Amino acid sequence: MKNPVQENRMPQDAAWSQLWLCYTPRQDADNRAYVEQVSVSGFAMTDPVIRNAWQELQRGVGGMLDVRPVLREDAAIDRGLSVRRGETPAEGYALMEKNGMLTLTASDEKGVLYGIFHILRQIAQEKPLQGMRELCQPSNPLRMLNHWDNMDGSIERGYAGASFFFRDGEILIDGRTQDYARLAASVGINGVVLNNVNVKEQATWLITERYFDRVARIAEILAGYGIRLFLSLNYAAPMELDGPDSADPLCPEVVGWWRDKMAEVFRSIPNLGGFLVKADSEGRPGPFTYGRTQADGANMLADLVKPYGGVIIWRCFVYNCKQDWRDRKTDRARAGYDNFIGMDGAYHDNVILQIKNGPMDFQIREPVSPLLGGLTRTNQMLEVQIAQEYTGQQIDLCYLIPMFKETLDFKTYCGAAQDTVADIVGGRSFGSRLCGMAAVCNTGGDANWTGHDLAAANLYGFGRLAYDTSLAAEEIAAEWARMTYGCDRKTTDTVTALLMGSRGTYEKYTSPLGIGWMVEPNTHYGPNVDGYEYSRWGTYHRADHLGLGVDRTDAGTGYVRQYHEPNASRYNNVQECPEELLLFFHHLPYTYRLRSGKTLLQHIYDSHFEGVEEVERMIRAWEGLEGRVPDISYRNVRERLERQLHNAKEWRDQVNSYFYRKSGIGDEKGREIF
Ligand code: GCW
Repeated sequence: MKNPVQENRMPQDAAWSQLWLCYTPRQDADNRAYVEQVSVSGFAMTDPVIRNAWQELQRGVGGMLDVRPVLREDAAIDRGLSVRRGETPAEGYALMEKNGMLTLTASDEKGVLYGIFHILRQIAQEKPLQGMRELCQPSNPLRMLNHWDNMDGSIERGYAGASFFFRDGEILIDGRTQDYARLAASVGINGVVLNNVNVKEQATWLITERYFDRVARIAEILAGYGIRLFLSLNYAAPMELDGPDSADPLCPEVVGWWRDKMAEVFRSIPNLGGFLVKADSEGRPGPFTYGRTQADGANMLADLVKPYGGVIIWRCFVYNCKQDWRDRKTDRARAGYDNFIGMDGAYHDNVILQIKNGPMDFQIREPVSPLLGGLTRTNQMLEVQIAQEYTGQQIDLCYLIPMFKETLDFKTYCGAAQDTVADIVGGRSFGSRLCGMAAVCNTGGDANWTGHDLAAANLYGFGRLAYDTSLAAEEIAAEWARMTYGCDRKTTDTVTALLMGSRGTYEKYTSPLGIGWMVEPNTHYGPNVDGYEYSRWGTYHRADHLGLGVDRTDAGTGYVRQYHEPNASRYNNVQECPEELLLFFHHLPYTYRLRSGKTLLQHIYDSHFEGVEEVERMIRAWEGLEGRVPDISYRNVRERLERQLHNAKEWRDQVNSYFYRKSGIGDEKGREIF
């Protein structure tokens, strides 16, 4: 059924690649008068950030309201938009409307850019500019995207086509580079790591003459949108380039080589923010190779980039990936904490430790990493993954912002007040300025950037949340829906509901109660219950004919003690442990009764059946939007949902059959199990 009124206001194919910046016509909501005349004072129009902000405003209001704004530099106007310099927190802005004047005040250029994007958001949502009184400031000093793009054009864990940064060993720069910067800046991203943390082959050469010009050009484009460029570094670069045959951080020749290298790099790429380093992890070289500490490695580099204002972001994803599955004492969940807590306070002040949200690896449900709240004297950054590696690979819908909210809201009890993860990474708990959030990015060369149209909500949502951690996941979802699809009520409500339910649904048909991992090895899509059970990766569910789960209590691996009280006791005690994490912390019999009164096994059966039913309902809900959303998007999502349904059934049937065969206990409701 077509809705002709809506149709001409919907983004068409060409505009679709602009995602939430599609700027299709909107209802006026009395907003036109505020953007017809614009005065700017205290900022130079020649500044690249200001120039880009102005161009974005023109583009946005041109598309949405058919207005061509007139710029009056340093002139007084009595109606319209007045942009002026004033006191606001860094990268923050104030928007105040009075008597037909909208005043945007900021203390720096980025504040102006973000303020303009705020105005455009308001217009896109058909909300009035009249009466605005907002003071916005970033919750996190650093808000970064990490790309796992390789220089051959592939993307590690990429689900939306080839890289748009690299192809065949070359750096790409085209219109998409700028669109990327616009999209990122529009949600407040201020740092980008261009290349994969697994730095191999040509990528090692990014810090050489071969690539300086192009990297510097990208850095400049990004800088025009208030974004600092970072690179991932190969810790063994001296050995692979022209340096000494060692990467020992305490070896004078190695240090000397890096000193010269950093001088050369920062001279050639003036805007460079610093480096992200994955060391001693999954086969990557690092300081452990030389009997040195992680701090030795990070500090050596940090000291050398310091003169240039650079920072070293050092990942904590360090664990033994050659475990023997027979060994029940070694617990991969413990590794991050065990490897890093001992040196808390020893990291220099321009080192940031980057910590994945959970102690394992981006599963659909994990407890919060105990390093967050464990470290109290070290700069920290939270790493999340919007690339849906374990969460449906942008085939299955999985809106991750509710999960990130849970992480941010988690009380670590690291202090009496300001003890949540949001407080820690926002710098409030321990007074840090170098901290924030990073997301492993979900973009690629596909026209729609994220493969699944609705997966763009994760990109949008991550940025919005990183800028303002007080926003609700639902608010962000609705905002994204209106920006992307226009303000049709039914569309907004349906899309928001689909997004909000999606994580729970995915969890239901995949792995139960926090156990994770029952996934196809390597590709990480689709079920394979024992796929990782007898391998070296330390990711076991320990199911036998009586029960399943990993005992991480005092009687087991002792992992629970990495948390402050009362979290440690809560997780340790099976009665108090949050049920969604039950099997992460406890090994339990299939007959164990949950609070619902159901047995553990019955819960597994029920949730897997429910998960599939929910996907069927999602399909019907989406079908209700035919003719209301652009056809191109309708078809994209419809096709993905079909594949999701297939995947969900596969998970349901394999997981249920597996546990039926292990336990010999049938489904109380007598449904079909194979
Ligand atoms: O989960 C694992 C991924 C690897 C990734 C690694 C990491 C970049 O499967 O592909 O490597 O995490 O975070 O370093």
